[in-house]
Amino acid sequence: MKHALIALLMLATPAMAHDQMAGTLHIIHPSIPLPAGMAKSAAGYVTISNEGESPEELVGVRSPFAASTTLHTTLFEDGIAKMRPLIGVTIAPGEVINLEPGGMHVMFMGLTGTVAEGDMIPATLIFRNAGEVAVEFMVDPADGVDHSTMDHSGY
Ligand SMILES: [Cu+2]
Repeated sequence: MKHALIALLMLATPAMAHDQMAGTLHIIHPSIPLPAGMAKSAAGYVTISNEGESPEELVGVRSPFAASTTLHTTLFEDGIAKMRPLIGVTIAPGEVINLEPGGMHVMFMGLTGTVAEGDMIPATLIFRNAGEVAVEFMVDPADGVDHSTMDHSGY
């Protein structure tokens, strides 16, 4: 009975956000806009709040969803968005960082399979202090941006 109710609630709110705590880190809605069918890469987004007393740093991401998974930032040169790798993302105590469209993002390159809206993609966020945290990236509706066509040259 309880399960039927949960299923019903999920149908009613298809774009439901999810979140989790990992120690003093609040990890909010890891998500991937649905990649185009032929896309070889995809971008992932997440919001992380450091509710602890010491600085933290996101230093990497791992996922079976892609051959390589890295942290990127977006730079604008002459109005053109260009992706560049990031070594890490520092999160000061009390700070919230947003990996979001047009900014920092998780870059999944060499997708290992196709996904559908609503799928939950397993991944590991790697923090300097908190270590490895298992998360799931929710496949959200497509955002109309084919991330694989953006300029990822230069490395
Ligand atoms: Cu990128």
